[in-house]
Amino acid sequence: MSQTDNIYSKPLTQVDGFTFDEQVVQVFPDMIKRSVPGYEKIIHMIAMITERCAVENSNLYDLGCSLGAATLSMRRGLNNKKGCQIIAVDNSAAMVERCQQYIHAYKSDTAVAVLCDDICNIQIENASVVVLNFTLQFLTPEKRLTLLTNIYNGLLPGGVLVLSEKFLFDDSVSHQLLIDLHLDFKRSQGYSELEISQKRSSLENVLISDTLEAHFARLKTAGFSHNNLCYQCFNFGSIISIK
Ligand code: GEK
Repeated sequence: MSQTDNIYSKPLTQVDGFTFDEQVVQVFPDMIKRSVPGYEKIIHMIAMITERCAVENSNLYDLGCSLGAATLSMRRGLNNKKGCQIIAVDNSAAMVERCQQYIHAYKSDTAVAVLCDDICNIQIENASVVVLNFTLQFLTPEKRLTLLTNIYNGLLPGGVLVLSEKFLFDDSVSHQLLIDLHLDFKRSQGYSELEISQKRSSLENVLISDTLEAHFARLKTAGFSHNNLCYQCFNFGSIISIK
């Protein structure tokens, strides 16, 4: 059972850099729902994209799977399509352990492998759907292009990448408004000013966002020539890229 996220509710003498440890695992479903506007819509959208884009006898990847919400959504969308398997990867041992329990709690004919590894070490092959749901932003910027190039190379023609991120905006006025709206969203979810500010400090230098333009340019360099936003809520959203 997921607990309520109150990790940053008490004043801390020192706010350490955010890590996906056991404490975070325990509250993760609550934390991500109350922090990412549109998270549940995106998870639902991943099932719809899978239903349309996954092909028989192919692999599907959930890179930075956390507790496997996107994996479960892909598995629903697959609806037992013949010969498909899902490979879910995360480098947090605590996440992977809990993810395996969640995935195996539901019966399905679709094979799911949950791997504890760095997504940069994974060979992507024979893929019809790859999901990076709020994971790329945690990778050091120098590693991002190599990962996207590996994904492009491992996708089948017509295969898709779903890339969800927190975005920056070149236009400073709309950038500020979208940030303020996100903070209003967090307040509306019951987070206090102290929680919001301590969480923001913990994510500094850990979560590094890019502008939409930077994402599109990098995706193009990686090989993707068909890139579009398929969802946006304030400064969060998903890009769909087609090989
Ligand atoms: C969801 N996709 O619920 N290799 C593997 N995993 C990594 C790496 C890496 N190099 N860097 C970070 N992670 C999920 C939510 S959370 C997003 C994704 C968030 C993992 C990290 O351990 C964490 O579980 C996940 O990426 C990011 O749809 O918490 O904002």
